[in-house]
Amino acid sequence: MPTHAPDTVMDTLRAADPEVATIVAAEAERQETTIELIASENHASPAVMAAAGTVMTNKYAEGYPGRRYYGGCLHHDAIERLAQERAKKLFGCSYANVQPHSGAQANMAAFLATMDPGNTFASLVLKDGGHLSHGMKINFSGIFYNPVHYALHYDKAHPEHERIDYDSVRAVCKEHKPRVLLCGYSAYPRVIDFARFREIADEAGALLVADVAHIAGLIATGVHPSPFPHAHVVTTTTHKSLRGPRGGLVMTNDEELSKKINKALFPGIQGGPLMHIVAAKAVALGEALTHEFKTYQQQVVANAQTLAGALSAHGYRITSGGTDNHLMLVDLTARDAELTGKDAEGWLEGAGIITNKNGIPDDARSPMVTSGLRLGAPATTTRGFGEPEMREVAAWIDRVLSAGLKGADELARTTETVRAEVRDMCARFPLPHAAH
Ligand code: DSN
Repeated sequence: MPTHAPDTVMDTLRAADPEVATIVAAEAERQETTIELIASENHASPAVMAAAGTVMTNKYAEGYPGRRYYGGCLHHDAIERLAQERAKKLFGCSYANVQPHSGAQANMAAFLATMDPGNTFASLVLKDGGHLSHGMKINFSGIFYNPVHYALHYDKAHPEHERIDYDSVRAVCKEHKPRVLLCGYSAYPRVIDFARFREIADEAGALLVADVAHIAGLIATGVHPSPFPHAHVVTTTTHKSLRGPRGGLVMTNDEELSKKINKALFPGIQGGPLMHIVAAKAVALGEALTHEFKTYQQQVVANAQTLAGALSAHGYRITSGGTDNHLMLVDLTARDAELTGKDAEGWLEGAGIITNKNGIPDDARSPMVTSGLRLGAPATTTRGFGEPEMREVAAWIDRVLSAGLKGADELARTTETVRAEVRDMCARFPLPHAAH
């Protein structure tokens, strides 16, 4: 991967609109000099970003390849077909819609294709690791549909403590007979047993929808089991572990469902697709088909496990006892009962370590405060961090949080030192798009 993209994009922007260029350059500098641990973020390659900045943005291409509502779509047909083919090859499925602007819109299309308004679906609630589009009351999924929720095991003595309770999935499906059983999560560190979910869906007469947004890169490379052939519909984002541009995909092996999904996306939800982003998706999917991408995903998991192990050694509790994938939930109260996710996120940001506060299972605190942090390894692994660097990151996290607990003076002193060390480390591992 080249370490320096040509500066032409920033040069053009600087010349045309210095005000915007200054803000973009500041963001490039922020990304360059901080350690990104948000599990849903990544650093897209220069090629992905180049494709997103092309003339493909200039065209309306409502419809699908060969069936557009505008003339002049020849090359847009070609790029969309290429993206579809790469998505199908990567995930091993027969139909791929590459037009969703986001993961939430991919989920909306999956819902429209599989349910009527008012239908019941079963999912994991947001506070246990689900997503707002999995049935939150003020989201379309909770407004137009009837969500019922299965649970995690909450029993410290149980070997599956804080993991999916498949008996609860079965019981909820038996009681409510949902039209859709939804699996796939935003804050779940363990392997998802798609075959088991399908068995339960079949028993209940439900369709299985898997939202694999977080683990798509792991799935694409065989580092996490695939939802195919078990799920009827698979949705994902393209910008998390998959390391593409911001956007979504919806995939299926069922021809009838694929027609319904296409209709749901356009004209059901969206108008013109973002064809520059479709082009960037094609590039990212091409990258994901390489051997290097598999090595990258294996390192993501190794790095996440190393970070989790090192934080445990510093006295933090990793929910469910560890991680099988790219992320972990850190229970801060095991280190100190007073420590909150809100404080930890703010203190760490001061030192150049970017995280997000996150509820832990059965969290007594509100989502704006929380008792946990969600940490992930996709972005740090992209910039070349290995296990030794992840152990250093764990040590910095502990130094900053311990200082914060001691008070403002100690926090200020430690923040300054750690910030400098973080900058040094970042300079040793430059981002692939160091163009500013
Ligand atoms: N907001 C995303 C995340 O951080 O997991 C989910 O869409």
